[in-house]
Amino acid sequence: MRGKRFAVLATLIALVSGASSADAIVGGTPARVSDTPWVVAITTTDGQLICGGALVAPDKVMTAAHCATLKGVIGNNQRPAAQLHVVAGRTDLRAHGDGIEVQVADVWRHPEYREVTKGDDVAVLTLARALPYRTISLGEAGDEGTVLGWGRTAENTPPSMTLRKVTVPILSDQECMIKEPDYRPGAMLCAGRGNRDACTGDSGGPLVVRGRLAGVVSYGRGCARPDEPGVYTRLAHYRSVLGF
Ligand code: 4AZ
Repeated sequence: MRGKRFAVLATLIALVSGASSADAIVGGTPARVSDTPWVVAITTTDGQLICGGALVAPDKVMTAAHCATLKGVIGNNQRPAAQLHVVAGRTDLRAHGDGIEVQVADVWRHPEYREVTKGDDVAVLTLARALPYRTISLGEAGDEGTVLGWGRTAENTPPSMTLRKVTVPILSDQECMIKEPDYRPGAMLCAGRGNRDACTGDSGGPLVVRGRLAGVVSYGRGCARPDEPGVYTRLAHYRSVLGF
């Protein structure tokens, strides 16, 4: 009885404080860029992690539109390409000698993008030069996928700094609509359960299904909260506009 009471209390405290009851990408394991060479980090010019991304061509990175958006700016809020770097081939972002860091030459942001919950959260960065890493092609969603990134391992931790990955179940559009009021069936997908999710800093990063890029991390309420799946941009919906 006492144990049960404590469990209820602990859950309440976790909910009120906004903390995830799960441990730590959340609930994942370490990953190496040598296994997934197309995973990249998007950073400021002084090396701060902004987002993740995926090489879809030697000089093109698929990511989220909000990663290329300046916060709190009215009017043209597109982040200038000159403020963005892409880091490839570096599992540990602190290992500055590893991999290649390249400037971004151009940003294409979906023209309809306004805010994450409205969707169209997709962008393509053109790099200043082609990278010698394997690329990933676009694909469809399935029953489960793997999300990779350098983001937080729980809601209130700093970013991981080393690449991590987690397998997440992909829910049906019907389930996502029930759980996420802003969900746009067909143009978004939602995934994750219990202690497995993407988190802050994983945005823009890849959701991989059967070896293909099916989604990019877009938003969510907190990370790995019970009944709060992460929301992703469903790339198959944007095939024609993306041209990949
Ligand atoms: C974020 O803030 C963020 N749990 C990304 C993904 C999720 C939550 C937050 C999904 O970038």
